[in-house]
Amino acid sequence: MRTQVAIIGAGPAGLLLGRLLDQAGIETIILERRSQDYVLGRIRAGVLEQGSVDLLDRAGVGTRMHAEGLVHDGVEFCFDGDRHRFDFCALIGRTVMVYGQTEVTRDLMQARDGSGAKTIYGAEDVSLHDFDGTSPTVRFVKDGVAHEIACDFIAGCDGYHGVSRASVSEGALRTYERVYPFGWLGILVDRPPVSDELIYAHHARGFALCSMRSPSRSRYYVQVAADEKVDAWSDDRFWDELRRRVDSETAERLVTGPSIEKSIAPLRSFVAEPLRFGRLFLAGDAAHIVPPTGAKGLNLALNDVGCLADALVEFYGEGSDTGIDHYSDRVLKRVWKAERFSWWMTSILHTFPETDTFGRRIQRAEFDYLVGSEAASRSLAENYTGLPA
Ligand code: RFL
Ligand code: PHB
Repeated sequence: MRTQVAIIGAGPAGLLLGRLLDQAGIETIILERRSQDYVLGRIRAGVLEQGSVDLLDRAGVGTRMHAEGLVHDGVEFCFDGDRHRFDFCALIGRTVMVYGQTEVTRDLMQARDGSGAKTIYGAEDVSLHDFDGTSPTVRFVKDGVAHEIACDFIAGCDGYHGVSRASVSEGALRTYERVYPFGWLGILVDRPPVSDELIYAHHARGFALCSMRSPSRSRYYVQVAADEKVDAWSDDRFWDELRRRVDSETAERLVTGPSIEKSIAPLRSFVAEPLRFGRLFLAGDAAHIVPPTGAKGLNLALNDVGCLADALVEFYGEGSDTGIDHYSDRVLKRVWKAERFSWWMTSILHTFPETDTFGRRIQRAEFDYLVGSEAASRSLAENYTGLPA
């Protein structure tokens, strides 16, 4: 087999890259370890920045997002029961779009299926070779048969546990990491959301988030210890805990029901540098992880591949290396700002085992400053809705 760009991973990063390259007449093959149904069954992010919405529009996959997505003008923060709304529209004239990662993935898969571009699901033992030279190859096994793809470039869009980053020699990679001592227990429920906008809540018992997927489907999270087991959480226990962490008005309004999905996500900050190794590029979760508190993971992944697509289009169209030479530096600048914001949101909204009474008062002071200062509110709004590329 031969293609121009071999893409590892059919998550949002790999699928959007495939779509943008396809639009430019650049041939791709996507190799995905899992089945299509498995990929669509993962419940992950829910908030899109304006830049992500624009990128999905550019890729020609925005129709359903605009029809079904919910435009949010602001978010609410709740600190020990005191609730405050940050009006993004009034503060900086920007909004975000609530549209689940599952739906983004579905739209991208549909567009790819329609274009005839090749995606190989259930690709096992994927391995990357010779990306230091000009003729890289990717090997894999499908249904017990070994295959090889010759290509010009490899895009590693295979998430945090993928093979791409692991294929880089250790000395060539610098990594930065912080693992948080807690996770988020999330549930999905077919009941109307408790509020029109998201509520991020800090409470002495831990963080909670009220989010949504549609006017009839809600997504809620509570902070739990890192070693907590999902089985220990009946739906009733979850609802009781959530009610205790939000303000009393929200607790009373909450419409509960049986969960249709329940899982625990660990929280981690991670960056690998650089993001280019000869003819191999890393993008999305393969390159960096943020804790979900700032809703940045999916947005960073989409922005990465937007930049990578531009660089590859420049390479094929104009014969110029400039874009691919600058890819890593350009993307990492934005990544680190999102890392900072996600770390900061995590720090003020969660309870940490080591936080003493002084630390809690500092968290409260952060909240009071955010609420009382227009400059601080604007900074939150600017970061949450997405910094410019
Ligand atoms: P993905 O979505 O992980 O997709 C990578 C794809 O690569 C495949 N793969 C391989 N394919 C071939 N060969 C291999 N050896 C492979 N190894 C892996 C995988 O099966 C997968 O299909 O990465 P991508 O495209 O970079 O997209 C990034 C986003 O998915 C991610 O940033 C966000 O979902 C992060 N994230 C969340 N972000 C939020 O903003 N809000 C959230 O609530 C939120 N929840 C989450 C999350 C990430 C999670 N992960 C990764 C464990 C919850 C979880 C559980
Ligand atoms: C979600 O709806 O899953 C969601 C929303 C905002 C976040 C994280 C997750 O910050």
